[in-house]
Amino acid sequence: MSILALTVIIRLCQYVNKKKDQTRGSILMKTQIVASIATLPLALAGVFLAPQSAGAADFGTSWDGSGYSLQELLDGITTDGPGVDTVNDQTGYEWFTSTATGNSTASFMFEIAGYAPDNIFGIYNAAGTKIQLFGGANDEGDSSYFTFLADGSVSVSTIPFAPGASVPTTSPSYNFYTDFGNEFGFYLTNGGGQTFYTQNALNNGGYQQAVVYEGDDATTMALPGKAPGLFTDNEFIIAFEDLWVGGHTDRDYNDLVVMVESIAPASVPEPATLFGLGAVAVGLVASRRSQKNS
Ligand SMILES: [Ca+2]
Ligand SMILES: [Ca+2]
Ligand SMILES: [Ca+2]
Repeated sequence: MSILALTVIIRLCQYVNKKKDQTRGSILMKTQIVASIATLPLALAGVFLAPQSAGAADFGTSWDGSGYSLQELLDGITTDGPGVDTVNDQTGYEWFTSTATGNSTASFMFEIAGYAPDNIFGIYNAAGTKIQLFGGANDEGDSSYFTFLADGSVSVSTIPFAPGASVPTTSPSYNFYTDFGNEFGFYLTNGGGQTFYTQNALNNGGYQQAVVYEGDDATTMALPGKAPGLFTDNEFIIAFEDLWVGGHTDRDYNDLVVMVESIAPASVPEPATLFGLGAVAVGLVASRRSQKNS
């Protein structure tokens, strides 16, 4: 960005000097040069203004209409305390481990997206093994309990509560996975078959597809269907953009939003070579597919 801006400035100066030596040149062209020079301070300001911290998501205007930005959604369930600042409170965390002595819990918060009936959310390990926590049919109010067992296996039970309902709308699902370990990131597979990861390096182009917020031990939230509770520092909000950020998308990061508790950030592993290459290849193919409005 800054190199590009400087290049533009240098070119403009060269162009102006060249124009000075020319006797011909339309008034219109001179007007354009003046206009361009007038914008130089703005361009320079752009060069020197500090951007958001590295890895921070650049929110766009949601295609969902007013009232559905991630900020508005989180403000709407905040009942006490400072709340979450969706721009400035981004943690940049990409990789986690469980801190639960029992279960870790994922609570489905929002899915404001055209792909809402199809999007899949879960955890993946360094080898690329995926464990689904929520399927397309899951929605606001649902819960998923995942337990890391001593032998490296993981059990998952997902319960489809309707918001405010005390009993599941259908029978809970139960699944068991071996050889997973207890370090993981989060993924979303959208209705078009594209998969995005909390690890930016695994996303085609390195784009940030998820924003992550950590509890501040001061904000109280009432999740859909749940009683209000303190947003504690072992709780994290994982908010995905379900369209590739390098393509046609709104970057609203409200497409699938989950709160996960009893986890902690962990050092990001080097992607396993095969998994890394595989993810890049899949990303390249996926990026060429048509994008769905979301
Ligand atoms: Ca959306
Ligand atoms: Ca859904
Ligand atoms: Ca979106």
